[in-house]
Amino acid sequence: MTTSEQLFEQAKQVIPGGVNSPVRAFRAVGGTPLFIKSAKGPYIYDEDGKQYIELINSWGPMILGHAFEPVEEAVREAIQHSFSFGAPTRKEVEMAELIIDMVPSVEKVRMVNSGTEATMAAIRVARGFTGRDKIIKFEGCYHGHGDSFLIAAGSGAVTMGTPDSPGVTKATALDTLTAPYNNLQAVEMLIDNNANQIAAIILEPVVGNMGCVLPEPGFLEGIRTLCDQHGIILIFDEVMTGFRLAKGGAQERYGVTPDLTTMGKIIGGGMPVGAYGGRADIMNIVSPAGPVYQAGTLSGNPIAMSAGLAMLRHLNEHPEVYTRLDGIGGRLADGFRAGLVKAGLNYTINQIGSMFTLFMTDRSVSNFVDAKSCDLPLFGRYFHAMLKRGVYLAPSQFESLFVSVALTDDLIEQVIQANEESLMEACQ
Ligand code: HOZ
Repeated sequence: MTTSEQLFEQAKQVIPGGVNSPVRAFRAVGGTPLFIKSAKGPYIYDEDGKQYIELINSWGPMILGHAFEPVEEAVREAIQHSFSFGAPTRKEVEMAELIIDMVPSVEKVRMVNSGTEATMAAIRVARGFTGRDKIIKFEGCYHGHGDSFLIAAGSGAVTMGTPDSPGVTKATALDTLTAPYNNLQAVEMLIDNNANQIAAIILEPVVGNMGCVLPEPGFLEGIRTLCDQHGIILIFDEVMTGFRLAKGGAQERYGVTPDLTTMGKIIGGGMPVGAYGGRADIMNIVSPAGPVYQAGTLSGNPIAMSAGLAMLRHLNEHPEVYTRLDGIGGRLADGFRAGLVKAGLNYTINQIGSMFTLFMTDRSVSNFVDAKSCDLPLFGRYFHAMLKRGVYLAPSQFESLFVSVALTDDLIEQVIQANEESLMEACQ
């Protein structure tokens, strides 16, 4: 028995399913999750001392590689001054100013502790601002585990076969309308059938939670126009794409400006941080400036702010990181495509910058139905073949991979080689 297997047995006695976030349990791919002991740069190490090349990077935050020195130093400095005050700090102001500088659509911003908190609050603010109740989300998009979003949800929810979670009240579910991603007509119909009732449209401008799915040309622009025409708040959930696809996120890359943006992952440099922000007239209704209540003892926590600031400052001051990330993503995608050709498979790879997914389907994947056409048992075999070759992928077909800048040219070649061999092995 490996140490991970032992720990998993122990964990199952005391933690539901043995994990603190469902998709980590490896249910979608079979086998035992690796229990991780440490990580540095492009590598992660399990409790049995095995080394893996990282292609998840904590589901996004570790864009500069693990234990990036400036972030580590910032945390070391900060812990000397105590861990939490529950009172305003200089760093929160610096953080807000930096976010506003990097993401121009954000005029005011509120810090929270996770992406889930950010999306829950953003929806409340949109409802408070418009005086309307309903929201539109897209099938397969995942916005954390707030009640309003667990309808046709992606990520762990679809991986576990529960995209509509029990425990969400009928009333909440009725206020969440869903449309297929990349389908403007469906959105128009929902708006027409619910005239003056839609508070917000929320979407991942590039989806990471049904695997990586890109917006088709005109889709984001079309949603923006519909929101303008109907007085609907447009929320971009940039928890995955923010500070990753560009320093200003997907909105910078695609040139489409939302009213509100939700952020997480990279913004905390690996610490639990989320944020929501946007137009000042909307954000000014957040308590205590306005009546929409939202609060948090640990919000703007000084250690988390220090880590996040060090991470964002580095990204802001080193735009070449994004050129390098685009290069790495492009090389991996090309190499994986070549591997597919060698294996005689006509499967789909979606990639933008440092996000990508190999979908085990010969359909092009532009929405949830396409993503669900994948051969999931084949993905499971492929996942384990990659793991055996020392490459750590997301343990589900319905997740994007996240590349870090720590991946060297040699490691990229190693991963491409592992992909080729793993595809062959999985297909046997
Ligand atoms: N929902 C996260 C990815 N989309 C998974 C987070 C985790 O398990 O750590």
